[in-house]
Amino acid sequence: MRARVRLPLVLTLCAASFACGPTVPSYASSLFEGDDETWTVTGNGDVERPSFQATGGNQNGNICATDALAGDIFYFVAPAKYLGNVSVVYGKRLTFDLKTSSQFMLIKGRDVVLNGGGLALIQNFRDVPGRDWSPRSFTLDDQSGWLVDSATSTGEPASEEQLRTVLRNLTAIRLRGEFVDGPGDTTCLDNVYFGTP
Ligand SMILES: [Ca+2]
Ligand SMILES: [Ca+2]
Repeated sequence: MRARVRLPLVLTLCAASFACGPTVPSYASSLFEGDDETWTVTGNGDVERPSFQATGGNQNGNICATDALAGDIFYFVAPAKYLGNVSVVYGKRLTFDLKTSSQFMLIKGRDVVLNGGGLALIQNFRDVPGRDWSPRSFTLDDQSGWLVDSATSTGEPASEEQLRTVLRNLTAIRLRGEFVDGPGDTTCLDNVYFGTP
């Protein structure tokens, strides 16, 4: 009898989360289907953890943060499983979905930041994320618009060797969460895939 009870429960969970469907291959991923998966927030005053939301994601769970103070620009920061020697992701993609609460008083910033090997590589979005889920995709190679960020030069294209240097000892992945001047704007993140074809 127990098996007959359990089977419909499993089917229900699969239907709710799509966890039993085909999975996207990647080096690391975060779908936020149960918690915040130890992502953190930086540049937002005392708020150092995102808010896990069980619904409203680009399927189910997602993480959000609301700008707590004027001044700094806040970022979502990937957990340790994305870091270290991730050379295998060269030539593959970083993809994720963002949505943000407002399209007014927009501010520019570094939208994706990879740190490693003494370098910071950045990407700038062509468009601010919308109020609906907006997919983002960046190929991790020297043909895809990565720029070397530094105190003395901003915007030099990153070479293959610079990409590979960062990916050999990746110490941080930061995704910009703040696009609106002044406090109170909210941005949410879902479906992060790192090293996906
Ligand atoms: Ca999700
Ligand atoms: Ca803001």
